Amino acid sequence: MEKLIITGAISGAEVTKEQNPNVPYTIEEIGREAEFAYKAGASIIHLHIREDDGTPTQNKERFRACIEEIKKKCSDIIIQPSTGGAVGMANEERLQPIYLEPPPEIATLDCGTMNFGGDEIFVNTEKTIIYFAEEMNKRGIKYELECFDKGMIDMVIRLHNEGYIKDPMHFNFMLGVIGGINASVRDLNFLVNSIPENSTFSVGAVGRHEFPMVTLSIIMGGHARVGFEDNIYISKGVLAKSNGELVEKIVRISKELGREIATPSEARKILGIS
Ligand code: KMH
Ligand code: ZN
Repeated sequence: MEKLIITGAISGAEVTKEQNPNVPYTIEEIGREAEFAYKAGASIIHLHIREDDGTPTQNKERFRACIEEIKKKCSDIIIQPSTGGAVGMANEERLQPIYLEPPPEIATLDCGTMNFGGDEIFVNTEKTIIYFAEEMNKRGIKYELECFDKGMIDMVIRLHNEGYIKDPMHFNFMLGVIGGINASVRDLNFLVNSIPENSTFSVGAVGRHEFPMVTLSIIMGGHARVGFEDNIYISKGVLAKSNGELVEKIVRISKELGREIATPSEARKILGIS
């Protein structure tokens, strides 16, 4: 089996310091949490950024400052900005990090509209997905295809057939978000069996589902995403001290299962990022 790519989803847009005081908001805190995740074994940082007070933002200059801070500490890490941002943001705001120079190597591409965690709607119409994909194609940015439900995979396959979404495709299945697909063995199996054979996938899952579902992904030949964006606990009722602690746990599990961890340069090869 190929080596395991671990993504540290270190910050998110929704999780707060009230829930776990170690959630990073400031540029320095983002850099520190990225470094903890990197030293523990993450080769990708999935990056959302905040104002100092925790408000989610997609501000390009703030992204630039955060990326510089991360690169100072982890020079070879792959930084994957979010183009999902926070629910309610306008498309142009969400796209800001892809207009950076140099462009990011990879960014997320959310593949469908859904209810998001209760009363909110995360809007990604077909036209939006095509627009985001084309903007990324123009800049040579690889996308991580964020699928929160099976219908989003079907959307990807259709847009791939129409030439908007390019090979090689890399999916991330986000499980257990209220409004999306459940975090269950049956449903993960369904998703994995629904993607084209030559594609790669990673798995993230919210809250208590994170470690069981990511472990299943390791066994199934997929990759791993952990971090405060999805889960703030290291074990039942115990807050994680850092994203590094979450990454360390998945590294331990993976090694016990006989699967080695990819470095950033190995992750680039697996994902087809030159
Ligand atoms: N914050 C969520 C509404 C992404 O990063 O592309 C969307 C999200 C997906 O986190
Ligand atoms: Zn995200």
